[in-house]
Amino acid sequence: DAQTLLPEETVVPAAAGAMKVDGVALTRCVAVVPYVFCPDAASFDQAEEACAGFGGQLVTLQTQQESERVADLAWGLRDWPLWMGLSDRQEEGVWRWSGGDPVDYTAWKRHEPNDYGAGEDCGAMNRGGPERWNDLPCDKRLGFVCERSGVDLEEMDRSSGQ
Ligand code: 2F8
Ligand code: CA
Repeated sequence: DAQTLLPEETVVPAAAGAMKVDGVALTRCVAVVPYVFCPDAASFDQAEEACAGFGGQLVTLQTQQESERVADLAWGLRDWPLWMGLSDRQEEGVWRWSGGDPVDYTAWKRHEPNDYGAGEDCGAMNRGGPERWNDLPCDKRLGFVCERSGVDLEEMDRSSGQ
């Protein structure tokens, strides 16, 4: 079970059960401070909306150390790609983090990003293994990883009456 896969600081945000994004299940989201891992299907925009509800945004992975840590945790929960906060929707070929941080570190899988088919403008981690990034169509429904900023999870649960 998840307890054996995750480190001690893992908490399950009961508040996720009270949050709503149309058509997106959030009840299985788990937080490993400061991240929230949500294994159920959402488009990139729905994922951003859910992350905003958690007081954050889709995760920014700025160093190899952070990227590996998040990828390993994510892969332990679900061995499948998950949205992160990277896209080139604004300008094809120019990848930007949702939070505006500079894109210094990247871990694209070989031959990615390739804007395959009708176009792929949103970034997902963990394609075919931890810490390999791929670009995918933004309306594809994937699990996702949020990064929370300055919100106390226990306080969030208390204030939502859980
Ligand atoms: O071959 C890599 C290629 O594989 C798929 O397209 C056939 C991926 N698309 C989906 O999974 C929707 C591409 O993103 C990937 O580049
Ligand atoms: Ca691709």
